Amino acid sequence: MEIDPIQIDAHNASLLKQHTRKLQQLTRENSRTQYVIRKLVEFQIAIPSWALGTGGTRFGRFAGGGEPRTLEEKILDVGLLHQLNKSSGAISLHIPWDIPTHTKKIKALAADLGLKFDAVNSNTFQDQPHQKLSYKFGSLQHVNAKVRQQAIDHNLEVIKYGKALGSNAITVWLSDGSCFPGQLNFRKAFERTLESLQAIYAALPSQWKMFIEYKAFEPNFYSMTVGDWGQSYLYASKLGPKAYTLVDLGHHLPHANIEQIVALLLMEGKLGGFHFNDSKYGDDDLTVGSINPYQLFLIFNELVEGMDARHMNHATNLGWMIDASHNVKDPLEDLLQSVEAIKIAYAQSLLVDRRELNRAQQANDVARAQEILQQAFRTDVRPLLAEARLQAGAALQPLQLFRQLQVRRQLIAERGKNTQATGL
Ligand code: PSV
Ligand code: MN
Repeated sequence: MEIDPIQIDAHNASLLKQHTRKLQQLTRENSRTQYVIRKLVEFQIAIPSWALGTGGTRFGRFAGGGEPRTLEEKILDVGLLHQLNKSSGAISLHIPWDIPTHTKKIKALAADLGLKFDAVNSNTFQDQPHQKLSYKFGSLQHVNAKVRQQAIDHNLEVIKYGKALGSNAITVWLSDGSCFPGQLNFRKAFERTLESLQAIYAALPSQWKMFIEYKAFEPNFYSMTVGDWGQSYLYASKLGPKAYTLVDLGHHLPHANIEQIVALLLMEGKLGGFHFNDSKYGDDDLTVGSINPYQLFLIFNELVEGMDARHMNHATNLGWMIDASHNVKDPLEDLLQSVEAIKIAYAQSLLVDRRELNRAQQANDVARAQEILQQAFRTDVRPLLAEARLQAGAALQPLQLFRQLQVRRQLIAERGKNTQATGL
């Protein structure tokens, strides 16, 4: 389904007076609002094709109804999100969960909805039904060269699909590692993985990037062969200038200082992109900003500072993507909330008075530095997000409109109650 633009206009008209009042108030108090609104209009966050259905855990899955049954329906769902917020203008495919067999048709459908294809993701963490060799003991790290070659070939195929769709990056996340001490020779596993990554890197089209995603644990519980940002950085450095580290917020050990990691990767020109989510314990894949919005703000604070120092384009120089799983919420509602949380943190970080912060840092004025950060963090920037949406032709209150229009009910009527999307 698509939303009739007249319905968006009617929704906006009904909320305009209240919105204008809040925006004027904020504009009176802050001189940067026009700049922030402009930046917000440009800033897009890719939606992963695997997050449009219900996830579940190893203990069970509770279907939500109306889930997309095909890649086309997933693209239509992202189109719906984008109509509502004009901030989700890209989709990231996970292959083979979503194989774009008819690339021309898929590309045309996405273009019709104003969507681009973000990074493509390979999957060598599961065995597929007709796969010859198993990834039980790893893929790119495997002791058997034939398994490694199979995993390399899969990545090359993913690049081929991505190229046909107009993507310009591949994200490689490996579940490779070991569950028990003694299982793996760490050095040899690293060397084999590097060699395999080199074969994939060699096949990257010009202008493409390779994102190497790290993860502290799960599914391997003793060691992960790309277990932290240091290891990812090592691979990326050895591979060459097209290889970058990808930071997934849920992939750290508890209490990791992610904002510091981000700052240093940016300094080295090796930060490639993000997978946004939130967590309390591990890789919980919860809605962005639902547990720790201050940390998200601090991460964006480093991102903006670091990108500006390198004269980078906030919207296009890094890959911005959500990576989440929805167990109890409607996936579309959850994604609307995640996008909102990301843009709130981004807008707040644009409000940080950098000159003043720098002065406070130089003077070792710790209290003042904290005040400056928290002044920005405690600013309610939601009217700026709403204004950016209004200017872009989206809804002032996307979630409210989603509910008013009973989008999920319509999707269930179209697709049925017991559909299951491919993915997590
Ligand atoms: C692994 O936990 C991960 O973060 C990787 O990005 C995967 O591609 C994704 O989740 C889906 O399983
Ligand atoms: Mn991820």
